[in-house]
Amino acid sequence: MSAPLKLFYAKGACSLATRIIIHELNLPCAFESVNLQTKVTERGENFWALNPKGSVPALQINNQTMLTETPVILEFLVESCWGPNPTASFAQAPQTFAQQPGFQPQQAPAFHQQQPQHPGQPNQIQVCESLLPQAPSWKHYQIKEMLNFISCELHKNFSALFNPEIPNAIKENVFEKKIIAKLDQLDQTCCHNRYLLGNEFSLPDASMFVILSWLPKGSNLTLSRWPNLEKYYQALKQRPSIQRACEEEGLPYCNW
Ligand SMILES: N[C@@H](CCC(=O)N[C@@H](CS)C(=O)NCC(=O)O)C(=O)O
Repeated sequence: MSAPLKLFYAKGACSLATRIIIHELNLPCAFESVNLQTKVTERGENFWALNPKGSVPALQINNQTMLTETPVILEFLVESCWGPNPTASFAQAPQTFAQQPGFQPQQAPAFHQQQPQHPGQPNQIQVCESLLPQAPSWKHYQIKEMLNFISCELHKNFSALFNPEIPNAIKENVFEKKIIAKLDQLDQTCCHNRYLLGNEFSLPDASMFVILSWLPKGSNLTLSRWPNLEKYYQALKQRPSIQRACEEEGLPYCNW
């Protein structure tokens, strides 16, 4: 049976965060690259027809429906894994979610008994708890707050830097300044622990890894400008999910 999930991605793009979380959760998934200039996929399909937004990540579920927007995709992946059998819950999506507005992932007690595959490794429920604890919990909202911040305040300003239509002077005077202010703030307020929100890896760490990997060497945006973020990035590079995701995309993740 083919994998119930397929991630449309572009090398080194924000879709890398979704790939990292897929590996954190050990989910079976197919991957297909998209040429973001031509909007043609690796298999020669018209990406506009698959995803009218034309952007990655786009997660195809059960070969029938598409989910976009990184924070939502990441939340969907974790919440699907609270069930006793993630593959089965993907096979039912989106019907399951549509028909059960009050869907309560915690109503799946069998899952709580799952044991880790290797002694000493966290079991699936511990992995989910760390990536995105269930609501209502303060950590749940802090994680969503951070995902939104990364999407709206960091990612979109980086997108401007990659846009060839925007003159360099505007990039430097407007967008670089905004990015510097946001990263200054993060360097001061976060990252005093191992990860963004404490000592456990959670969803926004995957997105933040991608953002930091975009910082161009030898520019105003060099990573060494932010010592706490640099230390944090070095810790992220040690994670097997990140190493695997970068290797699969052929990325020099040890660049910094
Ligand atoms: N809000 C979306 C943004 C996605 C996005 O901007 N993706 C970029 C790659 S990092 C892209 O596909 N750009 C090409 C385009 O939008 O045409 C998300 O958070 O997933």
